[in-house]
Amino acid sequence: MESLLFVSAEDDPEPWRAALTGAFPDLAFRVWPDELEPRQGLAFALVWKPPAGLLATLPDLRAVLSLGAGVDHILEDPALPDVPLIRLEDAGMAEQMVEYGVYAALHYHRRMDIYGRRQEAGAWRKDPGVSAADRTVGVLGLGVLGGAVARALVDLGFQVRGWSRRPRSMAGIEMFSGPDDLPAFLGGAEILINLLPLTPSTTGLLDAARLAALPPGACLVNMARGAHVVEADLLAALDSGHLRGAMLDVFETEPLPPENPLWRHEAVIVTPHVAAQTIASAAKAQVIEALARLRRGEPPPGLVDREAGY
Ligand code: NDP
Ligand code: OXD
Repeated sequence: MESLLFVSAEDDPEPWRAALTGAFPDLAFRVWPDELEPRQGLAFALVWKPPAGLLATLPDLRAVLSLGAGVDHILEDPALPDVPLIRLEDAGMAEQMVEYGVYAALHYHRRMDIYGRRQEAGAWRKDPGVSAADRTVGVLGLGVLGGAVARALVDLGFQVRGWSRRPRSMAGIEMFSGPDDLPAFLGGAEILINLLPLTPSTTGLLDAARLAALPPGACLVNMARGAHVVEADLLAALDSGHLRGAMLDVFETEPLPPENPLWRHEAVIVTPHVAAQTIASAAKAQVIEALARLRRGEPPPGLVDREAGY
């Protein structure tokens, strides 16, 4: 009997077992590492951060499905077999990203960081109000998740600009694309929200020079991947006062090591990679559809362009 291998140290397999055995009674659901053997017949792998080399040991593997929207955790395996790679598209995550992105933008727009520190000091002091129409938020990555966040910010009345790889147009959003547009895009982003995929072209993108290109007093919200940001450069930009604050959900090393200064920096808010979580009840329909199509030999939704890396 054909089987699917569930590989994740972070996700509960049981809701997935219930959903997938219900949808496919003829597809055995097996959980790594206990049910790995025998490897023959393992046609599909549903994975989050699979150990490097594991997938190459499955002789009958036909496709790999990501338990997340990002696939960097799969593509970083140098032995990854040349089979279709499928990712989640929204699958319940866009709504969560919109909540996090809107919360972060409002936090900095309404100066909650500054008023919080004034409260600690018992200081009753007002700053001039700024209309959302006079505040520019920049969104790096205008795909399924970045696009949803950008549209929600437009609805709140912000000036929104976005940066993508290829030229795009989206109503109400000032569009920038490609490396040549990046300096101009960054130069106006008072609040910068990152929702790029991690690829060779985006790794280390937010380094000292790119952070310096942001307007003085800008704030960074990173909901994508820690390796987009050079953490040492971010700390230097915060310490110099060029950046006012950073709300960070993702880090170069996760879990964030206890000794990392980001934990204790007064201008940093840390969350433990929860901006948008994969919730099986919301994501199962998409995985079922992908598996059904793969088993019929049809192209599945969420097929990753391995050349582009996302
Ligand atoms: P998509 O693939 O739908 O969108 C990616 C966007 O990034 C596209 O607009 C794409 O441009 C743009 N992009 C890619 N490469 C470049 C580049 N070199 N230069 C400029 N723009 C580029 O991804 P999603 O919106 O679904 O997800 C984005 C990321 O969010 C995931 O890859 C993952 O890392 C992260 N994530 C984080 C979570 C968390 O909890 N913290 C949860 C879920 C996802 P174009 O439009 O031209 O293709
Ligand atoms: C994802 C994530 O990529 O949770 O889905 O980071």
